[in-house]
Amino acid sequence: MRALGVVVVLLASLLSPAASPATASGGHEVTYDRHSLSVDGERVVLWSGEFHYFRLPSPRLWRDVLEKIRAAGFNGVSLYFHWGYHSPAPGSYDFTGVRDVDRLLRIADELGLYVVARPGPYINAETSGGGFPAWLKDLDGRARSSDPDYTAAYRDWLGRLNPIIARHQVTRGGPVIAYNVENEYAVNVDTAYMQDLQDQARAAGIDVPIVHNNCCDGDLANWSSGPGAVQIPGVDDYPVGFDCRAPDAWGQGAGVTRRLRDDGPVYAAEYQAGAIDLHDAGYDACRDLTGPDFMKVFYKSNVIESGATMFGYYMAYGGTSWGWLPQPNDVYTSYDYGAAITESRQLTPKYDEFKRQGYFTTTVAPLAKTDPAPAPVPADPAVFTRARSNPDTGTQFVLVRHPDRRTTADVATELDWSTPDGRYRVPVRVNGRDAKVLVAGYDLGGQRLVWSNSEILTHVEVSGRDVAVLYGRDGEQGSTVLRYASEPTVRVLDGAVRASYSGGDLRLDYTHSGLARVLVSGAGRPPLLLLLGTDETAARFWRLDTGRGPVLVRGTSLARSAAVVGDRLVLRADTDRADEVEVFAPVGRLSVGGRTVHVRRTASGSLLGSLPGPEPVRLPELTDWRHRAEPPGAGGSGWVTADRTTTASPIKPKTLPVLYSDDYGFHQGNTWYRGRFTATGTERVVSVNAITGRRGQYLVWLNGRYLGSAAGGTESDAEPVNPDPGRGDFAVPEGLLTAGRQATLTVLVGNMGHNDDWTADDVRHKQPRGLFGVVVQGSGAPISWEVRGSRPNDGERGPMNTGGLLGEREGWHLPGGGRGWSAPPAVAEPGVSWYRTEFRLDLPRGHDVSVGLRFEGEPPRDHRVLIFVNGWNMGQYLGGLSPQRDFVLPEGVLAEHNTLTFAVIATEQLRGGPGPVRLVTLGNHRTGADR
Ligand code: IPT
Repeated sequence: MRALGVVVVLLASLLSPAASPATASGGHEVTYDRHSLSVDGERVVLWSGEFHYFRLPSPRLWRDVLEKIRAAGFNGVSLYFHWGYHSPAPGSYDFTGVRDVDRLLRIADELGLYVVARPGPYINAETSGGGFPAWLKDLDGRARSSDPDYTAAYRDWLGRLNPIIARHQVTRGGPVIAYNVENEYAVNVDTAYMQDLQDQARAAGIDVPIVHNNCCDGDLANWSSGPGAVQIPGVDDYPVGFDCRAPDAWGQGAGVTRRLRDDGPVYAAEYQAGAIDLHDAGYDACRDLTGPDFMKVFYKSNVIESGATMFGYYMAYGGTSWGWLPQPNDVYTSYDYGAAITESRQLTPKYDEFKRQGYFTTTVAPLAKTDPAPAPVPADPAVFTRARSNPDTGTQFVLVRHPDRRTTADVATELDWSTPDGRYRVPVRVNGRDAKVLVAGYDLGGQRLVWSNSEILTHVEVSGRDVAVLYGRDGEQGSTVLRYASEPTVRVLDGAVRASYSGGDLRLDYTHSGLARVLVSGAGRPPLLLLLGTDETAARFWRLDTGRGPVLVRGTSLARSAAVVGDRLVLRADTDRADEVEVFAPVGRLSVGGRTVHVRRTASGSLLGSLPGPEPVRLPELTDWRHRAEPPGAGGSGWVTADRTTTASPIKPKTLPVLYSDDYGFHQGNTWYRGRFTATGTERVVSVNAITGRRGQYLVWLNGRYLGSAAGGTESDAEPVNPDPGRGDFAVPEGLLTAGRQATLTVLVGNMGHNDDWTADDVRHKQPRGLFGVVVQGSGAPISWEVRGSRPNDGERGPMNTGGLLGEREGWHLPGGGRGWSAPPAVAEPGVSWYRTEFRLDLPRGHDVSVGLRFEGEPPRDHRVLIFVNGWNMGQYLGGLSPQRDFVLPEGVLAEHNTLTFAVIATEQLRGGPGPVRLVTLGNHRTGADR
C-alpha cells in the first residue's frame, strides 16, 4: 500500500471536482478536494522529492537513488522529462538505455513511490535550452506558444511520451498520480497553448489531476482560473535563494505556499531543498544554506501555515549535468544542488531531517485534512505559534518557532494549550533556528496521545504492540502525556524517565538524551513501547513496509527494504562501519544482505545483532598516459560550407554569412571554423565575436599560427542585446600573410550549452552559439567559410554526449580509440591535445562504492579538460573558472576495464599534460549480495 497508513475516508472526497476513473483492473481512483489528494478514498499527503533521471546515466543507479528517496520517508518523486535528451533531430526520438523512462516509472512503482510526471515541454531545470532540443532553435515560430511549427514539434514529443506516462498512472495500477503541464509559465503566456497541452494529455489517456508549478506572486498568470487553467495549480518557492556564499544570511522569503484554488489542495510544487551554486561557493555551502535548520524552520512552518498537503522538494538528488546538459549561465557540470543525497549518492544530515519530517508527515494520518485553528498562547511572546486541526478527529498540530525565523536566541516558555483532551500548561523551548510541530489529541495506534512536546517520528504496530519513536533536541526537556482509564504499568527500560499518573493522564518527564525506552502496559490498551530519542538517535531508525505491515529497524547506514518470510526478517541494508542492528518486527530471526545475523531478544522485545562494516577500497593509479594532438582545423571530411544569409535566431549576426553553429546542425560542444580569403598583405588585426555561453572560450589561428584566445559572449539576460559580444582582437603578425596568396583563418569555438527560455520570450533560448562576426581589419577581401561540429547523435550515449572536436568525430574518446597515440610531449602546443589511459577497477563485491575523478594542484587558468570515461562525456574540468574539482563517475559508465580520455583545450603552451589527477573513493558501503 502506497498510502502508508493514511486512512481517512471522507464523504468530501466523493464530492471532489475531479474524479479520475479506475479504468483498468488494478487501477485506483484518484480524487481531490481542498484538503488533499485521495486514492480510493484514502487521503494522501504527497511528500515527494525531485529526481532527474537524465542527470544519472545509469538505470541501475536510478533504483539505488529512488530506494534512498523512499527510505527517507518520501512517498513520491517529481520527475521532469527532458525533451532534448531524447531527440537529436526533428522526428527522431530515443527511449532506450539511459533514456528508458518506461523502466524509470516501473522502478518507481516497484518501490511504492507516487510520481508527479513533469514532461514540459519546457522544464527550465538549469539544463541546456531549458530542456528544449537544440534543433528547436532553428524553428521560426515562438517557443511556448501556439505558433504552428512549435505546436507540431511539441505535439510530436508529447505524442511519444504521453502514452508511456499514461500506462503508468495510478488509475491503471501504476505510480503516476499527477501530470504537470509546462513550467512556471507566467509571462508571455498563450492560453491556447496551455489548453492544448492539457488536451493532448487527455487525448492520450492522462486522467489523473493536471497540475502546474506557478513561479511568482503578483499579477502573473498562475492558471488557477480562466482559459488554460489546471486542476491543481501549485507554487514554486525558493525562500532563501541561490547565494551560497552566505549560508546563514537567510533572506526575507516567507516560504508559505499560497492557496490558488478553493477546490483543490495547496501544492508546494517546487519547494527549495538545495540551491544552484550561482556564485561558485561550492555545493557544500549550498547544503549549509539549505541545511537541517532551514528545513526545520521553513518546511514545518509551511506545513502548518499553508496547510499544503502536496510537496515537491527540489532536489532530493541533483546528479550530474554530464555531456552538454548544463545550462551554462547557472551551473557547471555538477548538479549536486546541495541536496540531501549528494551527487555521489551519499546521505547527509539533510537526509536525516527529511526522514524526521517525512516519517511524521506520512505516518500521522489526521495531517491530511486540517483547517487553521486557534494556536496556544505562549507565556513569552518571543515564541511564535500557529495551529491547524483535523475537523473530524480534533487532532491538533502546533507550530512553535521564533517570530523572526533568523533569530538565534534560546527561549524557553510555556504554552497555554486547550487540547481536545483538556487544558494544559506545556513547556516549550526554541533554541536557535529551530521549529517544532507538536501534536495533541491523537489516536496513536491503540493509544491516546493527549499532548507531547517531543515530536513524533513514526509509530508502527508489531505483534499487537504499539512501538512509537518520539524525539527532541539533545539536552532539551521533554514531556509526553497519554490517557488511560486506570493507572497503567510503566517500566523504564533505559534512560531517565519519570512517570506520574493522575486523573486519567500518564505523564512522562525526561531530558532528551540518547535513546530512552519506556514500556507501558495494562489499563485496557495494547502495550506501548515508547522510544524517546534525540534528533540523532531518531534518525537512526528506518520504517519499512512489509507484507505484514510496517517494521522498524535501528542502525545501518541505509535500510533499503524488508520482507517478513516466515519467522525471518529479510532485510536489505547497507553499512558504512561495523554497527549494531536492532529490528522491531514480528519475527525471531534476521538476515541482512543475504546472510543470517546472529541476534538476541532484548528487553524491548526487539532483536539485536551486529553487522560488519565495508572492506577497504583500493583504486589504481592513473599512469601510462598516451597523447595525440588534434591539429587546428585538421581532417578532410565533415566540413560544411557556411553561406547562409538568414537565421531563425532573433539575434542577427554582425557580419555575413551567418556562422551560428546551430544553423548548420551543429548543436553540442566545440565547433571548428575555417575561413579562406586572399591576402593583401595589409591586414592588421583580426576582430572576432563569438558567443559561447558563460565560461566559454574560443581560440584563433591564422595560417596555422596561433593568435590567441578570448572569452566567448554569454548573452544571457543582456537587454538590449549586446552588439559586440565575446569580442577578441588579434594582431596579425608581421610577414605572416603574403599579398595575393590564400590565407586561412581557423577558429575553435566552444559551446557551453544553450540558454534557457525562462521568460518565454523565445529570445534567450535562441541566442546563437558560434561565430557572431569576423572582420579582418585592413582587408576588404571576402572570406569563404566552412564549419564542422558535432554529429547529431552518439547511439547509446545520446544527442548531448559528443561535440565537434575532430577526436570526437573520429572516436578517439571511445574505448579502442584508434591508432596514432604516442608518449606525451613535454610541451604541447596551444589548442586541443588528447590524453588517454586505461585502468582496471577491482572493487569489493557486495559493496556500493562511489568513484570519482579528482583534479589536484593549483587550478589552471590556461587549459580546460573534457572528461570521457568509456566514451561517456562526464563533464568539463574548468580549472579556476569553477569550484568543481571532483567528477563523479557512476557505475554503469564505469566498468571493470575502463578507458579514460581527456580532450585538453589549452590557450597557452601546455607543460606537463593535464596536471595531477587521480581516482578517489567518494563513498563505500557494504550492501550485501542482493542490492
Ligand atoms: C525553478 C524551475 O522551475 C526549476 O526548473 C529550476 O530551474 C529551479 O527554479 C531552480 O533550480 S524557477 C524559480 C527559481 C523561480
